[in-house]
Amino acid sequence: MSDALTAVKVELPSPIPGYFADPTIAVVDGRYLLFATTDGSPQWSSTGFRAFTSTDLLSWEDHGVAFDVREAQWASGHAWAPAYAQANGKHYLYFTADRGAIGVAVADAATGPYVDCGHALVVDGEFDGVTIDPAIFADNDGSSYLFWGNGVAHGVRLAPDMVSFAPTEVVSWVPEEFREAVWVHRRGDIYYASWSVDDTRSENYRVHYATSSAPLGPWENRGVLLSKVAERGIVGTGHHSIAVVPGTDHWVVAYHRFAIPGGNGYHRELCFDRLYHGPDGLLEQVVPSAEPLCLPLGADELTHGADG
Ligand code: FUB
Repeated sequence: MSDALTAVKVELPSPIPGYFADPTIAVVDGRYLLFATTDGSPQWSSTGFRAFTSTDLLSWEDHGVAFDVREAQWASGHAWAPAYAQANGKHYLYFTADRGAIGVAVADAATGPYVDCGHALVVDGEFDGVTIDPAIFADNDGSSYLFWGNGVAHGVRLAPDMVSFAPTEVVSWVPEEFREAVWVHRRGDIYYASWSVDDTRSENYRVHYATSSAPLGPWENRGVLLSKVAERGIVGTGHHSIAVVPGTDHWVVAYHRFAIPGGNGYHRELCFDRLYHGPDGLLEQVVPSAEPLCLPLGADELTHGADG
């Protein structure tokens, strides 16, 4: 870390203590549910994903390891970038393993334990780029889409079983300055794709976004959504996910940054901020909070509040 950053005063600790990255956030059964890469080891060599829940984004319960990729017969380690979906009365945890493969594990409870479905969904070489960073988008018509990729982004509608898709239906594209971690959400008739730019070990790691009228594009680039605030010591901001509080227009973005103090691309921590859609449908650039974000589920001011 640079001298300038070590001199910065810490103003906002992560609400989830410890080193974690690549958060995926959802609202399930009246709770925020979160999975992340476990950080703090060289070359991101951790193997397990912990499940966390919260009712307000401020205090979190750690449910322990929900899935260890070594339990999958085809995978041996490097558990990165989980993604969550709920369908068919089950819970699905998509994950990266072995630095270049995507799998999925299934559970009866959101916090696990998850059991691998028995095979990789995608392996390196099947599609261009590096096979990492899955994300799931559930559309209003009940269809679920899998997105992934590093270098090249890919998206495809999942089969109803949630563990397969038609390879011929995969749509591939290269978003503006794309590195990895594409995420898709929808508000009204507008679809938003957002993704990480640069290297997660760079202080300039950041998020750009685009809009479309369809879940698989084509996409119109809209520029930066989230980037560092170096003067406050907040750098390396990226690999995000986005959720809406059900029944409201209140949106939250979860992302990671270099841990404060002393973090780097292998020592990252989780943050939460509000995401605002402007009247023109474009996203306001995310400004990292100066106060811990508290967004209680079910609170009266959420269902009747004017902003969002
Ligand atoms: O956490 C390991 C890798 O770092 C992820 O797969 C990338 O998106 C980057 O955040």
